[in-house]
Amino acid sequence: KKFNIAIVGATGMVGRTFIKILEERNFPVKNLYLFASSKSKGTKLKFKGKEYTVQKLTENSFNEDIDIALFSAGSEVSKKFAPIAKEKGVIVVDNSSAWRMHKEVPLIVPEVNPNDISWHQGIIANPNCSTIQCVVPLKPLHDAFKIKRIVYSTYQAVSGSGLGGIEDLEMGIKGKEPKKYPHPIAFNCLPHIDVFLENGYTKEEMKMIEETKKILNDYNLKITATTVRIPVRYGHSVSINLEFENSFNLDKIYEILKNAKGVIIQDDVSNNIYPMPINAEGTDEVYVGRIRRDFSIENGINLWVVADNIRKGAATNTVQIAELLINQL
Ligand code: 2RA
Repeated sequence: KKFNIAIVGATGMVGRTFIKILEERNFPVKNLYLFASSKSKGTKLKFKGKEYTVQKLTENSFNEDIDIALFSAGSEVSKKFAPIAKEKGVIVVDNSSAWRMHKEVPLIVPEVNPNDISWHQGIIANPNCSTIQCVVPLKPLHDAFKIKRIVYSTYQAVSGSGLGGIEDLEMGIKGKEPKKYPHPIAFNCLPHIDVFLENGYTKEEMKMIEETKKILNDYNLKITATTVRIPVRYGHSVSINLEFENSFNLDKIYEILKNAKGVIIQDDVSNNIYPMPINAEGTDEVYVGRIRRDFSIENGINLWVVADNIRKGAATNTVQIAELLINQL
């Protein structure tokens, strides 16, 4: 069976990667409909050697017999158009943060909580990129030793901000002032991703905290986060400190991570082997290394986790959710 797929935000970095991943994974696409803002109308994009013209997104865009719509056009667009698509019987997989915490919207990482897709009401949310790459290794460890507390410290690539982030880095290297970021990102790092909230945290930090609880379905987890932008193009890195309820031994940790879906261990420090963004770029796995006991607490460990934020962090995870869906249709 083949399916009619729409992409909303088709000309953005994630939108274009949706097309690439659909092709790479040979997703059974019958017809492809590309939508974006009026300024991108008329853009021609290729899928499987055929050229498709981007149309302006309107309230009538979902009149075609579209089965699934992949959204990555920002929260405002998703807030307005996801319900319109849903009303037309389209199943929406939304990469924006608009619907992630809504009680009727499952927040899915296929390696972690695939069964949650069973209760979708027409909209399914793709988690934040930095959250996705963390819950993939955390889920099997949580099942084995019951996580009590998580401390996230992230080192996030500028592509997380889209083309504007990459341009600020490239221009910054030439000494030009940034347009997107409040300060230069070249040869610098910014402890500021998304906006600051009343509680002194940024929205990005609160997303990691709240999304982790929803995906692992454990609202007793104690979590804190500091998210930082660094001058890297592709690939988010996260230092994760974990405290478990139960005792563990490192051999068991290694065995669990070695067998964890979507995880590759890169951990041989005597040969300078550890996850790095330059090695994760262009792949869909989550790389885990620097695995070591945290001697400052009773049942603690430290991990270093790296993944391609545009692929596994956004486009690939979204397409994997669509694959879960068609296996049910
Ligand atoms: C970022 N995670 O890196 C956010 C959104 N992609 O900017």
